[in-house]
Amino acid sequence: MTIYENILQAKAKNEKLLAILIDPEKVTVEDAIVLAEKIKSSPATHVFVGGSTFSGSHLNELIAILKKKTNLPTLIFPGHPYQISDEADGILFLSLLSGRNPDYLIEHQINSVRLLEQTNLEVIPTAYLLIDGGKETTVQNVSQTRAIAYNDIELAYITAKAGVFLGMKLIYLEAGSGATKNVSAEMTKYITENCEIPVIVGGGIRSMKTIQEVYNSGADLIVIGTAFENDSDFFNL
Ligand code: 1GP
Repeated sequence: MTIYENILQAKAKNEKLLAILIDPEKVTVEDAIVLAEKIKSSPATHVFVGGSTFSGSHLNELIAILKKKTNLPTLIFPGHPYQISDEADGILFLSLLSGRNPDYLIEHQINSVRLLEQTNLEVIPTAYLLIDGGKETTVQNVSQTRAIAYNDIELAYITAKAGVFLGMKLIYLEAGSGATKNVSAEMTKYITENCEIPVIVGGGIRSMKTIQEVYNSGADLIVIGTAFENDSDFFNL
C-alpha cells in the first residue's frame, strides 16, 4: 500500500496521524540518531524532513538514519528542489496556492521533475496554504508571498477547494513554523467538512491540548516541529 493510500485508510477509519518535522538546518546526523529514538517512542506516524532555507549536504544521511531507526514513512517537505533525496519514501509535492509567486506555484516544481524521475519517491501533490499565524514566518519571507488572513475562512476554503478541483491529494494548512497562533478550529473545521481529501495542519502547535483540539476540528494529520525541536521529550511528559 502506498503512503497516500495509508493516509486515506486512516481518514476513513477516523484514525488521526502525527508527523514530526525535522529541519535539516538545525539537526546534525549525530542529533538524528538520538532524535530517532525519541520519535520511535512518540505517537508519531510519519517523519517529515525539510525547511525553507536548507541546502546542505548531509540530507541523504540524515534521512537514511531517521527512516531506518524510526521505521516510519519518511516524507520530504521541500523548501527547494535541492531538498530532494532518494533516501526518503515520498515527497509532499507542494504548490503554494495561497501565494501569487509563480516560482512557488509551478517553477520549482518544473525544475524538480528530472531529479524526481531519478528517484523512487512517492510524489504526493499537495495544496499548500499559508495562513497568518500571528507573526511573519520564514515561508512568507522566502516565498515573498502574503499569508491568508487568520479569519478569512472563505478565501482559505476556495483556495483549498481549487486545489481539490486541480486534482491535488492533500491540503496543508500552514501557520508557519513557530507561529504564535495555530490555524483556527473554525477554519480547519470548515475546510475538512467541505473538502473531500485529507487535511494536514501545522505551525504553532505546542501542547497536547492543542493537538487534541486540532484533531477535534477535523485535521487528519498534525505536524509538530518547534515543540519537538525545543523538547524531544515533548510527547513523554
Ligand atoms: C512548519 O507546520 C510546520 O512547516 C511545523 O510548525 O515548527 O510551529 O511546529 P512548528
